[in-house]
Amino acid sequence: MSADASLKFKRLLLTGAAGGLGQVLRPRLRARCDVLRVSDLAELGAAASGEEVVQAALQDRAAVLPLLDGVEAVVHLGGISTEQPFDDIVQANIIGTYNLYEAARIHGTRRIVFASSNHVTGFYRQDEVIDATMPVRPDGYYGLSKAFGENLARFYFDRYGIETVCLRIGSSFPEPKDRRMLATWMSYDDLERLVIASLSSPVVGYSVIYGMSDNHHVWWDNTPGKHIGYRPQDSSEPFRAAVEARQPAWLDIQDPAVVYQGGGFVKAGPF
Ligand code: NAI
Ligand code: 15L
Repeated sequence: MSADASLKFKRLLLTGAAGGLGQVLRPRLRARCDVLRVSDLAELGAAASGEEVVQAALQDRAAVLPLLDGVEAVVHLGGISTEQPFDDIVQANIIGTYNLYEAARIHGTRRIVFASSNHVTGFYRQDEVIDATMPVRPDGYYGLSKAFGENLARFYFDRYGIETVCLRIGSSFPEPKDRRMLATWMSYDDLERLVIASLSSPVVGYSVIYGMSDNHHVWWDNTPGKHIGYRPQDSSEPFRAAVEARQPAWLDIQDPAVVYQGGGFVKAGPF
């Protein structure tokens, strides 16, 4: 654990708790608060000690409002996590994120850690290094919805003072699956470090940071997010030899999935 191990909240909300990253963070966040409220559209299992379980669709405003009652801070992972038809994305990621911020405003929630995505800037090229101050270049409807979430967070900070750290997560899986993920990978332990740093940093206002481990080859410069105090301790490098052995030696540099940072997302669809 890289961040303050003594950090303890009264009540945190974790949305998307049934998903891949939600299942990773659920026990780790439970250890950091008196009560962890977990929510998802999907089945969440029984509440463990120190947990409250609430099944809810993010687009259901009446169901989302009580979710934020008594919550100090939120880790918002819930929503569609891949490129999908626009009509589905609108419900979960756009209306759903609006409902969450409105409920946070009404209940006086202080801080939200928002799982954004590298696909907000997926149409930058793999031969350039960007930072979070550069204009967004979403690579699909999913990336657009995350850009909306980031703008929504900016607005709720400017008008209502609700702090947000937007995490433009790269690829958080047990291991990097391909050559692209050697640049974009973030280990689960580093994910935890990033979330805890985002929750515990004294002042974050509205901040954006890329979620990646300490990889050798990277496309993102996290200098503008240094105040968050995230110190990754893992790297994709130990996986390089195995990943490269599974890939062709030479890449097709005309392929948009090779040209752009968003990889295959840049050519997903139309649906
Ligand atoms: P996931 O797809 O495994 O989990 C998302 C969860 O959200 C699911 O359990 C799903 O049931 C829930 N959900 C979907 N629509 C919902 C709705 N309308 N109402 C309530 N819950 C709903 O995704 P994963 O990998 O766990 O990612 C978590 C978050 O992090 C997502 O917001 C994703 O966009 C973001 N992210 C993840 C990355 C990764 O590498 N895993 C990379 C970049 C961003
Ligand atoms: C994402 O935003 C997705 O949620 C995740 O499933 C990965 O595909 C990741 O980006 C990525 O870019 O590898």
